[in-house]
Amino acid sequence: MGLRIGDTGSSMNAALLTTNLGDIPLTARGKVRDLYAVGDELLFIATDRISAFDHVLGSGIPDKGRILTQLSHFWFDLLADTVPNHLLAAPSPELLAKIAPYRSQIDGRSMIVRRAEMFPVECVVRGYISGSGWKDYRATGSVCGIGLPAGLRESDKLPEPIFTPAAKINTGGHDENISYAAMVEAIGAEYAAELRRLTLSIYAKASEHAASKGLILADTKFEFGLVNGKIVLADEVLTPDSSRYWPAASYAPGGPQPSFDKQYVRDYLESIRWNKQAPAPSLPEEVIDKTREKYLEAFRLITGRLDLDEPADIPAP
Ligand code: PZK
Repeated sequence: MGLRIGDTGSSMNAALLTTNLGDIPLTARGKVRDLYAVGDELLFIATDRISAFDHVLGSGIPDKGRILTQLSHFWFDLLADTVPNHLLAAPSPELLAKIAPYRSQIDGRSMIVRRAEMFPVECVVRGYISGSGWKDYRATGSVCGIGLPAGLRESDKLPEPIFTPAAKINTGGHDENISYAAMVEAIGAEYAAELRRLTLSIYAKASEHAASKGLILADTKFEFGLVNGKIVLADEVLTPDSSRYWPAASYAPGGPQPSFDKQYVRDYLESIRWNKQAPAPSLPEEVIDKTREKYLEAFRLITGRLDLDEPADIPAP
């Protein structure tokens, strides 16, 4: 029996905003995820933090981290025949012993992954023209040096999906779209070609699954790394935080599409005329609840499951 989700009131867990794993070294803290290192194993923890307009907000969304983690697990499974990934089948006894005191911050919301040598590029694929792709197209008629037909409207479907790599910018800034030639310069022609091939074939498989559930996967981004010299799909995959999902039923090109998951949040932040400078506001309960329902809806549509896994998804030591 899965853990019931969608319950409200006293059965709802509080949001986990930050993790603290004592002496376990924190390798990276992202806007939403915390990454810890235990030897050659890494522990990825998806918190319930939510960002909007490039800021982490004062409120979290209860269960968001568990929902996104379990979505990633679902996609890694579905894609297992297409691409190897960084998930470790079984954590070491050493790791299990070290994390034992912190299981309440970890269970259900974490991935134990192999340390990889990460490629310094975001592998973005777009089937529709939106976001920075739309901005670049309007300014130049192309995206990452890929010429596109004239007369596209915002959110239009592209003639075919395009691979539009981006360079990671560490200092909190947005990633910068780069040409394929620049990607070749950065990582070499063979790796660039293989990452492009993998990205497009993952997108083909994922967008077909999404379409069968009434969802358009407009675009998404992947990160890859090397483990023992082999390319693996890393990071989180195909979550609403790394992808644009649109309900097919309300798709209307010619303008921006509402965000599947964050529209209530954005509307609220616009309504209070937040200046988009720190400190970011907290959210009213109604916005939190409605947003949580959107993440659940995405989870249920994509996985076909009603409930999250039981929290104890890592074997006890
Ligand atoms: C790695 N990030 C992004 C930043 C996070 C995650 N398998 C891996 N091996 C080594 N490094 C990484 C990965 C992966 N995936 C991922 N940074 C490094 C990141 C902040 C918080 F949870």
